[in-house]
Amino acid sequence: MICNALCHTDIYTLGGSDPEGLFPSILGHEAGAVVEAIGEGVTSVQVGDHVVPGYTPQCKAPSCIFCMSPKTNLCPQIRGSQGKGLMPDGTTRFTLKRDGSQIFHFMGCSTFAEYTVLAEISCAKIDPTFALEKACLFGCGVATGLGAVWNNAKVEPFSSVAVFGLGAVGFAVIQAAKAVGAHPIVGVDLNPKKFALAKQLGCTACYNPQDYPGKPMQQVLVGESPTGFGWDYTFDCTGNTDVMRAALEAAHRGWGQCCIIGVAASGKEIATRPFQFITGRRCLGTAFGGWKTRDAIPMLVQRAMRGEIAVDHFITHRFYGVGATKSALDALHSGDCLRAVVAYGEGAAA
Ligand code: NAD
Ligand code: AHE
Ligand code: ZN
Repeated sequence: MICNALCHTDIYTLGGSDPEGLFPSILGHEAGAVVEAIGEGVTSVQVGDHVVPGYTPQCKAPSCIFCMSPKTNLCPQIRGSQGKGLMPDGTTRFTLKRDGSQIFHFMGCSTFAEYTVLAEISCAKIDPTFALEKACLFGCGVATGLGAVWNNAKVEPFSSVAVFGLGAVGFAVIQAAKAVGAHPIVGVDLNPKKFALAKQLGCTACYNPQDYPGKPMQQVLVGESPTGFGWDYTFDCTGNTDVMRAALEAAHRGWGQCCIIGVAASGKEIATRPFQFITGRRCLGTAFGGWKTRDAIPMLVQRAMRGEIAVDHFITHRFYGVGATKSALDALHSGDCLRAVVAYGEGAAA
């Protein structure tokens, strides 16, 4: 591993909110790496290749109905063992030096480490001239926000968009919506420090729920929408189920689509009146922006290299060494951070 960016999902799992969370484990799933060694039978990556690990693999087997379908990226090939914190052969490759006890893998990645072991089908090989500190961003949050707009919701030009949660994922949604010509685009966050960058990236207005005590945000947003009937597309990028409800209910009467990106804590459920669906609102969700990992990440890297996708502004904090992971976690909690990138080795910046 050369670089690791922290995603909110790492914090969420560390905090015990993930029903699948297993401990002890090595967290981390947004990384840029160089292949150090390959196992028997591995053909699609070689020693020295630059790769971004994909927490959703892409096995590409003709027998995989998910990889063969253009409708999804959810290859289930190793999902079972991954959910148990194990490699596909049922083993863990991490042990505690002190007593030899086993440490679980996380999301098939475990990238808060100088070395990890990945399944071949989880490795997206990228252009080695692209800085790994930027490439790692395409391992989760940024790619997810872009794909939610382009692949899942398929936002059209001139449509109105409301984004709840202005972290790296929310900002990537705004960037992608702006790129397809959506207008207006509005942002919602409890932290007003996010509003200046949101406006630079394409938001026409930002709203802080704390400015509307006692008034549900869906009501505020429907009132502020261009037609007075809601927003063509809404996105939850918070993981809060009350916000998910607000996002669904702020979607346009008759055709509005709400895309759920945020990951909710164990035991949380979404509530709404079925009337919201009867009156034409639809709800969908995304895992990794619908991208088929090994095909898409190299393509996103190429687009970033051509200047078509700006990513530099996502890196707000930089640290060095695995020991700095705790400082990076603190940074992500601070409210000023989009992505804290921890570099472990030479070659982070190309
Ligand atoms: P982040 O912590 O950087 O950003 C979240 C933002 O939401 C913050 O700015 C925060 O102030 C805001 N927020 C929190 N509660 C809010 C509320 N009640 N109302 C309005 N704003 C609120 O997180 P991130 O890394 O951008 O990730 C966002 C979410 O997306 C997380 O839940 C993460 O787990 C999830 N995620 C999902 C996928 C996927 O594939 N579905 C991929 C990556 C991240
Ligand atoms: N394990 C949790 C859910 C966690 C979850 O939904 N993860 C997202 C990715 S978050 C990336 O930062 C996802 O894509 N899930 C699809 C999958 O296969 O895990 C739970 O609720 O059990
Ligand atoms: Zn993530």
